[in-house]
Amino acid sequence: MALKLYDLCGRDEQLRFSPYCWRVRMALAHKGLEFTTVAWRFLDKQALEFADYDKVPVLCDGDQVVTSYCQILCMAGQAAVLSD
Ligand SMILES: N[C@@H](CCC(=O)N[C@@H](CS)C(=O)NCC(=O)O)C(=O)O
Repeated sequence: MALKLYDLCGRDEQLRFSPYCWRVRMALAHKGLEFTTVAWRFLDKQALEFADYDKVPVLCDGDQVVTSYCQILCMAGQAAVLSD
């Protein structure tokens, strides 16, 4: 199942400016893991209620939800090793 990343955006959805999200995007790309992004704005806390967290990045892998960029980077590393 494709990974889904909640990613901070500005008024313009194409403007993604969170350094934490960028780290995750670069790590996923580096590991060759496919993902889609969901543009998220600061005030859209409701959209993250499922994650019980109020910040991004949030990564969804099916039912699994990973918050905090460090944990996501660890997960990306493990996933890449498992798929090798
Ligand atoms: N410790 C968090 C930091 C994440 C974070 O601070 N994200 C900012 C965007 S760069 C955020 O979502 N802020 C929302 C807010 O403070 O309301 C992590 O490791 O991922």
